[in-house]
Amino acid sequence: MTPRLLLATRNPGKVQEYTLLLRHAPFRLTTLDEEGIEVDVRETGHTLHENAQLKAVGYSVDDRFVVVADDSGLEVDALDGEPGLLSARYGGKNTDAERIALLLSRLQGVPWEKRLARFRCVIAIGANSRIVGLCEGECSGIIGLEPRGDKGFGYDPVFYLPEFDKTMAELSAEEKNLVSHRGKASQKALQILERMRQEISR
Ligand code: ITT
Repeated sequence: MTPRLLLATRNPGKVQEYTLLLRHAPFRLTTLDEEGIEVDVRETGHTLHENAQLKAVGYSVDDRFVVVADDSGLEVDALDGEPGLLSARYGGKNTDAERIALLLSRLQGVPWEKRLARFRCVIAIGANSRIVGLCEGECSGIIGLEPRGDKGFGYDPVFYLPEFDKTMAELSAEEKNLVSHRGKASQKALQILERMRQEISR
């Protein structure tokens, strides 16, 4: 039987984006929720690569699935790369709004030209408990002085993109996917999935 493509994430923002980004993938897309998968793979790695691989290997124990696992984060130059690997739980805060408030408070007084930041995304593709592919994407921007926009998720309202004169939360889903770290990594992931599909059909 042809495996399904399992999105190994509990983040609804990521699920929404991948549903669009991987809509032409050569496997039928499914989610942890849809499959009733409750086990959580712990992210004990020291890098985005390690954590993405842990998730991809962990969930692909089940050979009904090819797994797409995403580990991503925001790196702010003026904060020596923070929140980085800890983006999802920055300062122990529970909501996106609280994490944004913390980020802005840490950047208080930092001038515009020193507020450079980037989103990074690593996608690990797993099958039969092994890593089949690793794909990276990056997107550079500036941390704004206040939140703007209500689309996207996470730090999008404070991630300003000079080329659009908008924050990521002011872009449509399609526009964000064209420029985002996740969009770029997904283009590479699609090529790997296409090759996997061809090998299976041989
Ligand atoms: P899963 O591990 O279940 O996928 P998570 O949210 O915990 O969900 P990560 O450990 O990869 O995922 O943390 C990524 C965090 O980085 C995410 O929670 C956001 O705070 C931030 N982030 C990543 N991509 C983002 C994006 O496109 N826009 C805004 N914030 C983003």
